Amino acid sequence: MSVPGSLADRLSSALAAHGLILRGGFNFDAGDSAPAGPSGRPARAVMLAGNAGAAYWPHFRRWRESRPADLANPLDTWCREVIGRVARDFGARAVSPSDRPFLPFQQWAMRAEGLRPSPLGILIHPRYGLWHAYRGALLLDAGLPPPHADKPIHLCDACIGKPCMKACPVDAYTPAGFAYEDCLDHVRGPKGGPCRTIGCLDRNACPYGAAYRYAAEVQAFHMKAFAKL
Ligand code: B12
Ligand code: SF4
Ligand code: SF4
Repeated sequence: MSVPGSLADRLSSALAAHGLILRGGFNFDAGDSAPAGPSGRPARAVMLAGNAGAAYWPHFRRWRESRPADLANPLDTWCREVIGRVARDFGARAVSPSDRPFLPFQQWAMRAEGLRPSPLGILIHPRYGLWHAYRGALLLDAGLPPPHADKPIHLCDACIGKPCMKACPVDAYTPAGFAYEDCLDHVRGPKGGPCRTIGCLDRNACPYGAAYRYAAEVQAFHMKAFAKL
């Protein structure tokens, strides 16, 4: 749910300086196993930071140029750095989607923004389509004000043809799930050129959020990281 009030506004401005956005937040319930907040006690609330489209890309690129060419996981490192700094300024504790054991970022996003998964597993947003992601979360010791009640539409419900299920040359996505190994074999193989250069063909087949579609350069970067090319 969208978070009302000035904390959200100030946090949004701090994130915008890096091409990132606030993705909503929520208060943990008594039954949740909340991660530790900045005090070390279970956090009372979480706010998610992420991207819609690839607005972060020029910021990340500039930072990347000043770092060693062989830096491992550069995007993760950049996100930890900038979101970590924002979190410190706001008295919060930052966590990353890559932290082990994995934190339930998609479950948090469903609670924070009311989104639901597309057939590809990626949550679909009414405006951004499949072109968004989560780059970090801020854990807070204090609870958030009551959220605005807004329930976004789920675009996939009314999408009859489901083109996202028809473009993959090896049908890696099916109602049974994502055949990760089949996808990897194809992406790394002789016929995987299109996936390597313009990104996942299934994801690109979704007609929604076209204005937020990542540029080919960005998609190629993510695919390289995913397939360890
Ligand atoms: C492990 C992982 C994967 C594994 C999935 C293995 C598996 N079957 O679980 C693999 C490597 C296959 C994968 C691939 C991708 N992933 Co991934 N992945 C994760 C990661 C790091 C952990 C998932 C997890 O176990 N969480 C712990 C559980 C307890 O949390 P959860 O919220 O309940 O987890 C949900 C997901 O696991 C989801 N799920 C299960 N299988 C799959 C498969 C895919 C493809 C996706 C997207 C989700 C998904 O179902 C769970 C129920 O809600 C998350 C980040 C995170 N911390 O959650 C990103 C995350 C789910 N991935 C994401 C994305 C975008 C992708 C890719 C589509 C693109 C990419 N980054 O390369 C690719 C698909 C490749 C392609 N064809 O292009 C995004 C989704 C964003 C969104 N809008 O919803 C996340 C949230 C990362 C982020 N920074 O935003 N991923
Ligand atoms: S193509 Fe249709 S079903 Fe697939 S993700 Fe887009 S809206 Fe959802
Ligand atoms: S990246 Fe290519 S092989 Fe993998 S699921 Fe997408 S279209 Fe299929």
